[in-house]
Amino acid sequence: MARAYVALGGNLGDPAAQLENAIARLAQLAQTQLLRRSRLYRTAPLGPAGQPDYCNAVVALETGLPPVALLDALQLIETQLGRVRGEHWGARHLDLDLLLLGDLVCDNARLRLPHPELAHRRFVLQPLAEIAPGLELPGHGAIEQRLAALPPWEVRPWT
Ligand code: A4P
Ligand code: MG
Repeated sequence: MARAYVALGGNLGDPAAQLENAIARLAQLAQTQLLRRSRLYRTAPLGPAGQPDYCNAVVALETGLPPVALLDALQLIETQLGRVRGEHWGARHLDLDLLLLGDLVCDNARLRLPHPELAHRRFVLQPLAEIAPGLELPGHGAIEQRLAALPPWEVRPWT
């Protein structure tokens, strides 16, 4: 079993409902337990201008799934909830990114861990800090320290 952190984001359709639906599906994955979930946050979009605000959240899982099986499961949930792959960093219904899986480090065509943008995005780190205070980010120290060093970014409660 390994601890996995998964980031959820979306800004099309009904993002809050899609994220709640995705969290329910993550909780039902084989060999997997949902340990914690963050609140939903409303965040300013990173990427092409003119897109709606994003809804973001992070969950902690305990899973026995091998890395690629977990990635497959995340991508299946994205597809089931209406994700159509389009513009890079463009608007989307649901994006599920695997942030960390235990202390696994990998860099191949399908899977990069730790997620390469993890330490650079306040819209990921703030919900992650809510459910994993004190978490050590590989190469960046404690999550709170890292958050304090990042430039401001609009992240507030969803409602
Ligand atoms: N992949 C490799 N490593 C991973 C990993 N650790 N977790 C591969 C998940 N997938 C991983 O992903 C492309 C490929 O990455 C997959 O085939 C998988 O094998 P994608 O989701 O299809 O493509 P993408 O959307 O172009 O890239 P990505 O990386 O998901 O987009 P980003 O960088 O996450 O940007 N603004 C706010 N406020 N909040 C957001 O959540 N999200 C994005 C999406 C842009 N702006 C945002 C937000
Ligand atoms: Mg993605």
